[in-house]
Amino acid sequence: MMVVNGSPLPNLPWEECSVDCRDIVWRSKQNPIITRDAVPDANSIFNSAVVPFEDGFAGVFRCDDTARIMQLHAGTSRDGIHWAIEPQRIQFQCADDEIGKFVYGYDPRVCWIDDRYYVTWCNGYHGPTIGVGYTFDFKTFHQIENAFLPYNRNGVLFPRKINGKFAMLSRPSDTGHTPFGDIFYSTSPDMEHWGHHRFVMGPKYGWQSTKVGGGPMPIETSEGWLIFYHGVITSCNGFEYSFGAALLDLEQPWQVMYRTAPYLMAPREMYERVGDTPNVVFPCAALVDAPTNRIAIYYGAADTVVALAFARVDQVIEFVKSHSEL
Ligand code: BMA
Repeated sequence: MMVVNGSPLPNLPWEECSVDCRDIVWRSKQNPIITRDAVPDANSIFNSAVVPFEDGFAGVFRCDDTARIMQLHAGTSRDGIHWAIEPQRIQFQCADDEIGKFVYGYDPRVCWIDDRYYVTWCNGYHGPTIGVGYTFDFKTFHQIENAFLPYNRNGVLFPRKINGKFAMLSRPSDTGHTPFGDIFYSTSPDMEHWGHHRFVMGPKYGWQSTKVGGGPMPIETSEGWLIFYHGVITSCNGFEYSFGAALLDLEQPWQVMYRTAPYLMAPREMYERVGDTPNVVFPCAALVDAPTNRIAIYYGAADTVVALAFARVDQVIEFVKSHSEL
């Protein structure tokens, strides 16, 4: 029997799939759950990360302002659906002014490891790279060294050390709207020095033919690390972002055991089709209730709003295995 290695989270947001629903991942009827109205002067709030915190939830949100500067804001919620987001961006405390100087920050991920919440994001430092910071309380945030040289995006930490080292997925990129993208795996003894880089996976045909990148933090199961990842196809109107899932080996996560040939979710609803960047679903976080297999996936839609979807770990794993092409 498949087992999720995680904590109970009975209060995660949840809606059952409707009786006639055939989807493995289904959308919340309350979508979009977060719009620009949550922050004064926001142009858009999307691609954001949430985690369990105290009696409820906390998160780091991508809020682009009306000057279209990409910023990170902290927020809290009782139910995971209604959010109080700070009107001011996070001011990271950093021992090194060169690294702490704010240029832009976007597409955050948040991951509890050992004793604190780590935040990774796409950080402007002579081009995009992976910024790393941490918080204990979602009030004070500390920033440490960037994980990699520019150019890199989509830094996704694993929720525990693997073989004694911190572990991260990332996607080396360029300075623009990168027309390529492979997922790599790197490890670090101290969250500062990253190395032992290994190739995980690259684009394939169809919905994932242009590039792929990590999404929410990996979910540990007895079948392997379950990851959701985004895939991009280039149409005559530009990039379209969908997402699928893969199972990675528990001890050697760069070994891909299964990977979805079809997507799990592609832009379909109006809020995914229409926005500042049309046709984008971009998952950055997943809450899991281990005993019941329930997953709530937070994803950015059309680079404009945050939306919520649901799935069950066992059903996703069964789908990945039966629809896999490596
Ligand atoms: C990527 C990032 C994401 C965005 C996506 C689609 O390169 O900028 O934040 O959602 O493009 O525009």
